Amino acid sequence: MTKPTTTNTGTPVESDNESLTAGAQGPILLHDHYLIEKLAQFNRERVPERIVHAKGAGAYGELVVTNDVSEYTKAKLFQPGARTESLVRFSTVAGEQGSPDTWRDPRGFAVKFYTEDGNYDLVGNNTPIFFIKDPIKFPDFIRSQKRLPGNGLRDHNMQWDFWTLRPETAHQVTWLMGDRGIPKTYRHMNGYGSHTYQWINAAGERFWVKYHFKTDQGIDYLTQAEADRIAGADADYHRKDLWEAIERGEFPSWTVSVQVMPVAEAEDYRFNPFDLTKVWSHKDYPLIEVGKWTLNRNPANYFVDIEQAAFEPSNVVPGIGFSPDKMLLGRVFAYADAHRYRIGTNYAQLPPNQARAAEVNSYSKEGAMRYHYNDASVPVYAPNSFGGPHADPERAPDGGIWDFDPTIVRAGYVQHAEDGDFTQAGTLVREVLNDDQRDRLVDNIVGHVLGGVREPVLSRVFEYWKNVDSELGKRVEEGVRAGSNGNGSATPPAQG
Ligand code: HDE
Repeated sequence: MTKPTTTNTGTPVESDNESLTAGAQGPILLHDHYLIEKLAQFNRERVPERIVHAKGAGAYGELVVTNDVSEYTKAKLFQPGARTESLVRFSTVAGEQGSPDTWRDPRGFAVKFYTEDGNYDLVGNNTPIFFIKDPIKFPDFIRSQKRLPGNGLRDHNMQWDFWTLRPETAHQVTWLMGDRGIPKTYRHMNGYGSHTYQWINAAGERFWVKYHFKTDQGIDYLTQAEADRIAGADADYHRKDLWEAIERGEFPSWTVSVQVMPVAEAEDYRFNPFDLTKVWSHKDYPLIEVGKWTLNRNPANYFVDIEQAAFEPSNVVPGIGFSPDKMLLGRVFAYADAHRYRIGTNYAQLPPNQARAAEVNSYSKEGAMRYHYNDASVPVYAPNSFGGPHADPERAPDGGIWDFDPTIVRAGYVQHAEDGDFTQAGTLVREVLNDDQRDRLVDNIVGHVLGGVREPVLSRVFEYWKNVDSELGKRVEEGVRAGSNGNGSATPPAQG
């Protein structure tokens, strides 16, 4: 006996094929409430897409700690042998929900750990750095990468106008225009926490750390031409690859490591260690392995598990904390704010966002769609005389502390000995990339610039790349001049 179709409240319905009318050719009747329910529900099936990172793919997995890093952190999920359930969402940044997975873009690498001290969210990207270093620039930056207000079209001239007017973008743009800008699949890319975070050990000693998720599948990329072809054939290429690999039992994994900097070394390090546009040299601070992170379960429902997943850098647990990285601190506000708007005030009660291994003793109550609630015997205020939960500094995260000069200013980061907008981009080009990778970098830049960049932006583009590396800049200018009809605009590549 098949199950009867019912209304949303369980009443079996008469038909899914014919609306109720007065006579076969008469008017539809208002009391056909099932018809109305279907049409009204359909209109309300979407939550607003993420304003950035709208297109993505996700899966569940597990972190297993295989090394002992307890000298640096007391965080329970990072103790030797600890196993913690995890959720990830990979994503592109600028494209809308239906955009091709293979557009050139950084990739989101958002990881949620369901720890016994509450959820810990490490919301990173597939690059260890970012375009900007102050959150006040973020809305401007993102708008320059999306669509013009007049014709609603994406515009390479606008992208390069912003990038060349904010030279701190050079390091990330070099990564973006290189092979890392289009990973072969989500399984063949690294993940990074990007920011400098804080670890605190059981003795209360503090360390600055950077997270690295090194893919065990090996780094691999798509060329611009391959990506353009795939974008036209299958917009969901990366989402499908991840889903099918897990269905086949081919569970992708990453080796999780950290770089650790004693707090006392930060002030004199050759780069400002809190500047998100900079990396810490692995020679200075080598990777220390923590464990293995494996994805082994597909979501049961993409909308519930992935579209409504809410990752927030503010979710930290004891033994982990923030740092003076202004971008991190801006994000600590912005994500929960985005979730309250996009998903709803009680988003933390939804399945992918619920604390799994920790008991929630929050005084939050009511609000739209709330359905978990405290027992009636629990007071709704603190302090109280009736056994309600109370704050316990001993068990709370203590990672919001660091020494600083409290004078109120609006200022850039303190410049360290080797800080500079183009320094690390130049090192990447000259010392990290090989000849083939450099050739592809030049081709990708030239192709993107030929996609509509014109004066006065064009001259700044040549200067931008000459500041990164004189030889590279020369090759870019020659390539653009050769490929353009004089003012830089010629047939653009198909990519977004
Ligand atoms: Fe995001 N970012 N971001 N971002 N970001 C969002 O949160 C924001 C930044 C990243 O798969 C939004 O739910 C600000 C850096 C990922 O659900 C929003 C700033 C890094 C995801 C937001 C940044 C990221 C987001 C959009 C500058 C890498 C997708 C909707 C201070 C370290 C997470 C939402 C997922 C999503 C704000 C910059 C990564 C608007 C204000 C740097 C992976 O809240």
